[in-house]
Amino acid sequence: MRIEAERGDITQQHVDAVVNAANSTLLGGGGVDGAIHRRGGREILEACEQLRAGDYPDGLPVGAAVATTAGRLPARWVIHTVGPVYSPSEDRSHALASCHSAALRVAEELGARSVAFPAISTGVYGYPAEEAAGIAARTVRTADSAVETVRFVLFDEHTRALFAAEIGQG
Ligand code: AR6
Repeated sequence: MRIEAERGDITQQHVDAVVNAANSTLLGGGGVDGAIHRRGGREILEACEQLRAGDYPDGLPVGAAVATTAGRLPARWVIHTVGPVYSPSEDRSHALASCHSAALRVAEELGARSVAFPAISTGVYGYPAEEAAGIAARTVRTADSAVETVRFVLFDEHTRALFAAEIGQG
């Protein structure tokens, strides 16, 4: 698997699947989630509403992942996952790792060969970016997945450099 880290906007990625840092409601929010729904259009929200009416009446659990159409985004699918809210007193790294492994599993089921991830949980959910980068990189690196390319797409240079260091990209 090829693993990359670059600065950019997740909604502009020409990959098979982009991962959304969603919340359990699946009905939208700020940050990455807001941008994906805004740019992707109504079709994504409608697909999420159907998931809520079907398999996920109580919402998507933390660490789980589920796919929908990508609407008007350049990608084919959005894989929604719910990161943990950071806690200084409780180790929630397993939940953050699970977001990455579950998203890769869903990608593989879809037949997606390239997947773009944002820095899940490092915005509204408050995870320290350096810790999150380590967990994300380690989980993706050790995943036994048919996905060929994983691209971490980071909004700012500081976060890009942290992810680049964790994946060993100079
Ligand atoms: N492309 C790439 N990265 C982005 C973009 C973008 N367009 N926009 C923001 N980031 P966040 P979370 C970065 O808050 O912490 C939402 O309201 C941002 O700088 O989007 O998992 C959901 O509905 C940060 O580094 O996700 C949930 O309620 C990173 O993406 C909650 O926020 C993640 O920030 C999820 O919080």
